[in-house]
Amino acid sequence: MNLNQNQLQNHNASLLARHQRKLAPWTGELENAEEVIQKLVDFQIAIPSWALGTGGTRFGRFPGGGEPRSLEEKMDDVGLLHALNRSSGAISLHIPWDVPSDVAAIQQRASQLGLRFDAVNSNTFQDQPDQALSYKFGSLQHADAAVRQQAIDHNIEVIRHGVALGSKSLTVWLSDGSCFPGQLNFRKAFSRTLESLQAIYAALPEDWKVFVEYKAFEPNFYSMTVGDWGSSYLYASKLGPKAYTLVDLGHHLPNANIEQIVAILLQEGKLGGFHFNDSKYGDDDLTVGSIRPYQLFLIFCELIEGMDARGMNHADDLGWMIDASHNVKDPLEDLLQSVEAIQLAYAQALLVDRAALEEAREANDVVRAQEILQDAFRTDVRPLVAEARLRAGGALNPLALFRQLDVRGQLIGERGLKTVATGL
Ligand code: AOS
Ligand code: ZN
Ligand code: ZN
Ligand code: ZN
Repeated sequence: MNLNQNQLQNHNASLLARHQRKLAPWTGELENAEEVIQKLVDFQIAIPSWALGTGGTRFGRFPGGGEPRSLEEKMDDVGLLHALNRSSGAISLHIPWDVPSDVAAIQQRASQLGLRFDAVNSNTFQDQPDQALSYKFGSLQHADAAVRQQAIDHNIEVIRHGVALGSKSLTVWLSDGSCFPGQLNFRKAFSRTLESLQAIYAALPEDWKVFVEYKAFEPNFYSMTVGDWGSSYLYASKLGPKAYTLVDLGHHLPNANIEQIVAILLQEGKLGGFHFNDSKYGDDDLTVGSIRPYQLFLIFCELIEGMDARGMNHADDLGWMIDASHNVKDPLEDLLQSVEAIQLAYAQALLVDRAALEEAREANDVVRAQEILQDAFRTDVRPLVAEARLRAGGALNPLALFRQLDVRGQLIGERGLKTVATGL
């Protein structure tokens, strides 16, 4: 389905007076309001193809209706999100779930929907039906060189698909590791994984990046071969300048100081990008900002500071992606919430008086430093984010419009009630 532009205009018109009342204090008082709004307009967050259906649980999966059944329909869903919020102008594909059958047609669809292709993801954490060798005991780390080669070849094939679509990066996430003490020689697993990654790295086009995603644990595992930012950083450093660490917010041990990790990786020029999500105990599946919005804000404070220090462009120089799953919510509604949570944290972080903060730090004025941060965090920046959306041609309240237009009902009408999107 396409979003009806008249309906979007009517929606905005009905909310405009109220919106302008809320925005007035901002444009009056905040010196750099225009700059903040423009940064929000420019900031795009890629939607992963696998988050458009229900998933993310090892137990019951309860598919909602109207889930996308093909790559084309996944793109349509992201196109819908983008039409609503004008901030989801990219899709991240996972191969082999999303192998395009007709590249030209897919590209044409993408340009109609205003989408570009963000990082392509390889999958060596599952066995595919037609696959010769099994990944039961790992892929890039496997004791058998033939299995490693199969996984390397798969990654190279993923790069090929990405090149055809205009993608510029590959994300490698491995469920390689071991389930019991004694099972794995850690040193061999590390070297084999490194060698395999080197073979993949050698196949990267000149202007590509590879992101090495780490994860502290998977249920059922005793060790993970890319288990933390330290090992990801090691791989990325040994691989070379096109390799970076990817931070998935849900992939840390409880209480890890993610903002500090981000600061150091950025300082070292090795932060590649993000998978945004949230978590309570572990793993990576909850809506961004639903549990720890303050942490998200602190991460953005470090990002802005670090990117500005390195002269990086906020919108383009890191990969911004969501990686979440939904089992009880409408995936599209959840993604609208997630994108907004990211924008709110970004906007709040842009408000921080950094000169004053630095002064307080240098003077060891702990209270003042804390107050400066909390002052920004406790500011309601929703009118700024809404204004950015309005200027970019989106809806003042995307979630409300999604419901008002009964988008899900229409998708069910088109695709049927019993649909299961491919993915996890
Ligand atoms: C898995 O936990 C990782 O976050 C990956 O990014 C993975 O590729 C994605 O969740 C799709 O399965
Ligand atoms: Zn991830
Ligand atoms: Zn994850
Ligand atoms: Zn997950």
